[in-house]
Amino acid sequence: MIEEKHRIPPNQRVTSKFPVLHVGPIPKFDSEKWDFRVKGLVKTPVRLTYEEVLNLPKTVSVSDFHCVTGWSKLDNKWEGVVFQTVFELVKPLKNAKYVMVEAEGDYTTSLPLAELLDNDALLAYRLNGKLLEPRHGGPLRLVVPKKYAYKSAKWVRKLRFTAKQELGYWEKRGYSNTADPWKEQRYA
Ligand SMILES: Nc1nc2c(c(=O)[nH]1)N[C@H]1C(S)=C(S)[C@@H](COP(=O)(O)O)O[C@H]1N2
Ligand SMILES: [Mo]
Repeated sequence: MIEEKHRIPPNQRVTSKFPVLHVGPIPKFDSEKWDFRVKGLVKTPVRLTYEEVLNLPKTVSVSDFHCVTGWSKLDNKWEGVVFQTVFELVKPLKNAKYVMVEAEGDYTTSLPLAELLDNDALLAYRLNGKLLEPRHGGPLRLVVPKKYAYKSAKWVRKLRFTAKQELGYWEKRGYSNTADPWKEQRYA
């Protein structure tokens, strides 16, 4: 176990609570109608039902969560699908370099493909031994531990592979597109 002070990025405070932070309402989830789509610059676009997502190979990953507003929540045990699995499923074309993550409502965020292939990036549906609660992004959220948490989109419905990076919801509103908490990249 790494000593706690080396786990906290500059100017972050550890919280024992898990704050709930998002814009807009918590979406209603109907497992019959819900789907998860992966499209864009890929050889085989897919549309998966909730059950099909749960049947993909599952990974458990414990990581820390750093919100740009200054709180950090340590040791979250996420369970879900590593991004690599989705990557292999859709077979991205050579010119695919970024992924636009589209959530319910109009929340979006984007990441370089190379960073999502880091094996700690997860599409999570369980947290700390329980199904992921709607307020924390259930049924499915992205978890990108190496970035400020606005890159960890809740209620993900679609991944779109692109050649150029498009800006997401907060990135369009002045937040850093690279969002590295260790380098304190908070604002653009
Ligand atoms: N769909 C969606 N995802 C989102 C957000 C949001 O507003 N909408 N906010 C982000 C921000 S800024 C943070 S800090 C985390 C908060 O996650 P939590 O509510 O599970 O703590 O969700 C991120 N993902
Ligand atoms: Mo945040």
